[in-house]
Amino acid sequence: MIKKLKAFILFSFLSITVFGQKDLKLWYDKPAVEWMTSALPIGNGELGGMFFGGVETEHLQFNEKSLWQGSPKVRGAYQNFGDLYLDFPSHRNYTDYKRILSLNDAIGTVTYKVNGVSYLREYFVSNPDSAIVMRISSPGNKGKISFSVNLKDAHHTGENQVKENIFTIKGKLNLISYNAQVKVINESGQLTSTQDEILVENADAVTILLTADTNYDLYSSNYIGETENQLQKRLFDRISSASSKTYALLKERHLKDYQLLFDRVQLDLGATTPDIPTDELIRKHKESIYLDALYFQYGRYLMLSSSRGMDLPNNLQGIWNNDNMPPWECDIHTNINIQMNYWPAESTNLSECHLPFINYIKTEALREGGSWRQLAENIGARGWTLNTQSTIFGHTDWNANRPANAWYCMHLWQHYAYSNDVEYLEKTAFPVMKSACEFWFDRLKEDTNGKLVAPDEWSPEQGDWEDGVAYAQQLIWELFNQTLKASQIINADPEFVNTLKIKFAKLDNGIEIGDWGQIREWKIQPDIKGNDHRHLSHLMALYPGNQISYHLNKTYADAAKISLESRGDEGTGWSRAWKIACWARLFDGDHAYKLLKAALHRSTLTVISMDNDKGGVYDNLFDSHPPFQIDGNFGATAGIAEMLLQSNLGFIHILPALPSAWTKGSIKGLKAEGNFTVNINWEDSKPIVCTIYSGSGNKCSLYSDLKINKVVDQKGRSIKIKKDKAGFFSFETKEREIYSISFSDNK
Ligand code: FUC
Repeated sequence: MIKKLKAFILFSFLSITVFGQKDLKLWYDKPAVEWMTSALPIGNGELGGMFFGGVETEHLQFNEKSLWQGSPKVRGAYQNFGDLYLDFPSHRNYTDYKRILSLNDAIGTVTYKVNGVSYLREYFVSNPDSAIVMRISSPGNKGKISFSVNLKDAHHTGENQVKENIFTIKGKLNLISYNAQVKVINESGQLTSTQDEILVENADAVTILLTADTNYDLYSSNYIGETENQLQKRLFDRISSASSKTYALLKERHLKDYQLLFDRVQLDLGATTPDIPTDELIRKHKESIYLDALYFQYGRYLMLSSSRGMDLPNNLQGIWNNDNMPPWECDIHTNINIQMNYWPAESTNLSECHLPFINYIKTEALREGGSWRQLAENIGARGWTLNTQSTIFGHTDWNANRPANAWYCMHLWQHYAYSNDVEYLEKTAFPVMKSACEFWFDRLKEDTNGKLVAPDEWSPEQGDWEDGVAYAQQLIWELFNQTLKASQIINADPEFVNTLKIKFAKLDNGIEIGDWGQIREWKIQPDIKGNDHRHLSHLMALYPGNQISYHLNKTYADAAKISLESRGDEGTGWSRAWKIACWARLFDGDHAYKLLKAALHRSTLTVISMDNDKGGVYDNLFDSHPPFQIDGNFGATAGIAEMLLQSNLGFIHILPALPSAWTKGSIKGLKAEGNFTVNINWEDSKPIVCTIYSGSGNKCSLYSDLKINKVVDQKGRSIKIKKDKAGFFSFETKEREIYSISFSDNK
C-alpha cells in the first residue's frame, strides 16, 4: 500500500500531465509577410534565425548576439548578421501549406505539396552543435529536391566566398570581426557552386548548416578575443564537427538538450487544441485559454532561445533583429526592459538562463576602470552605477539611472533566493551587491526629517528630477534589505554590515500615501490622478519588489491598488505585462487576467509608438511595444507564474490570483524561493493537491486560503504540520524529498 502511494506521489510529481501540453505550437496556413509581425523565431541562446516559410523563396534572416557596431567609446547598435535565401523555381504553385513553430521541440516546420508531391522543411538551432540546422526533404520520395542557396552579408565589409559546398562571409565592424559559414550537404543528386551560389539538383534530401560568431569577448579588457583567422578556423571546425553527424543525430541532440529544460514546467488549463491558425486565434484571444497557456510557454521558449551560452543578456529584441539601425539601438535598457527580460527566469525553472545576465552584471560592475565604476567615481562615490542605455562594450549613456544598480542586484539576490547556492552568493553576487551599497552609502543624503534620500533622481520617464523619488528609495530599500540578508548568510565583514544596518535604519523606504490615497511617486511635485504613464516606477515595492503586500500591510496595499487603477488597463506591450504581475501581487486574479488579455490584444503597428492603446502582440506572438520588444513576452510569462504561485515573502502562497476563467487545471514545475519545486492541481478554482520537491531541505512555509488537510512524504508517512497563524502552515523537509499536500474546503 505504502509502495503504491509512494509510486503515485512520484508519478504525480514527475508527470502531473499527460494533458494538452504536448501540442504547444504556433501555426499558420500561409507564409510570413513581414519580418516583425509574422516570421517565426528560432535560436539556441546566442545564434538566432527568423524564417518566413516562403515556398518559391525561403528566407531565413539570422543573428548572433554579439554582432554590434560600436566600441567602448562609440555607442553603436545591435546588427543584422545576414540572410539566407533558398530558391525553388519550380515550386510556384502549391497546395496544403502549413508553417509551424513547435514549442515542445523548438523546431520550425514548413510543409506543402507541388503537383501532388509533399515537401518538408525542418529548422532548428542546436545548442550542443552551435549551428542553425535546416533540412529539406520530400518524405518517401527520391531525387525531388532541387534548389539554389544564397547567403547575404548585411554589411559587406569583407570578402565573401563560395568554395565547393561552403559559403563564407566575413568582415569587421567598428571594433569586432565577424564570420559566418554555411555548409550544404546533399544526399544523392548533384551539387555545384558558382561564385555566389550553391546549386543542388535532384537530391533525396539536403541538410544545411549555418554557424556565425564574432571575436567579441566580455572578459577581455578591450572586448576582443580572437584574431580574424582564429575566428574563421573555430567556425570551420565547428561546422565540420556538426556536419560529421547525421541529421537524425543532430536533431536527437537538439531535442534532448532543449526538452530537458523546457519540459520542466507544464501548464494545463484544460483547453483543447484549437483547429484555427494562430493569427486567427489571436483575433479571438478573449475566448481562448489555450492561447493563455501557449503565451506563457512562448516566453519560456524565447528565454531558452535567447539566453544561453555566452555571458551577455538578451537585448530589447532578445537576439532577433533584421535592422542595422534598430529602434533604441536594440540595446540593454536599464529602467525596466532588461530586468523584465529576466523576470520569469527563476520562477519558471530556467535558472540557467539567468546566468548570462548575472555574469555580465558582475563583469561590468567590477571591471577595473570600467564605465560603470567611472560613472560612480565622477560623482565622488565608490562602487558602480548606470545610465539608462547600455551596450555590450560597457558604453552607457542617455539619462542617469543610478538606482538601476540596485535593480540589477535584485537579480543577483533572486538567483540565490531560488537556488540557495551559497558559493554563488559569496563569490558572484555579494561582492557586486556590496559595491552597489557602497555607492549609495556615499551618495545618500539626509533630508529635513533626518531620513536618507537619493538626491536628484527621476521617475522613469516622466516628471522633474528631485530628491527622494519613490522609484529610487524603493529600489535602494530592496538592495539594503537583500544585502543584509546576504551578509548574514556568508558572515560578511562586520564593519560593512554595521554601516549597512545604520544606513538601512535611516533610509526612507519610498512608501508614502498621498492626498488621493495613492502611493506617492514624488515628494515635491504632485501626483496627478489619472496619469496613465506606462512606467509603474513608484510600484516597484509591489512588483518586482517586496515591501507592499496584503500579507504585510493592508493600508499600503490598498494605496498601491489606487495607484495601479489610476494608471489604467492599457499601456505599451511591457507595461501591460507589468500590470499582470502587479494585480497578481494584489491577489486580484480577474484583474490580472484582464491585463493578460490586454497583452494578447492584436497589434499591427511596427513603428515606435508610446500610445497606450497600441500595445499587444503581433501575429507571431512577439510582444508589440510597438515596435517589437521582447520584454513584454517575458513579463507576461512571469505575470502568469505570479498568478499561480508567489514565494517572495518567505513562504509559498498557492494560487494567489487564480482568475475565474481558469477553473480547473494544473501547473507542474514552478520554482519557489528556498529551492522548492511545486506542482499544483486545482478544480472548481480551489487547490486539490500540491506536491513540493525540496531541493535544499529547508523548512517549507505555506499560505493557502484553504485548510491544509494533510502533508505526506514520499513514503506516504504523515508529516507534522505546524500551524503558524491564520492560513499559514509549515513543516520541516529533507533535501531531495517530495511532499504531497492535500486541502480541505473549510479554513
Ligand atoms: C524605455 C521605455 C520605452 C521603451 C524603451 C526601449 O525607455 O520607457 O517605452 O520601452 O525603453
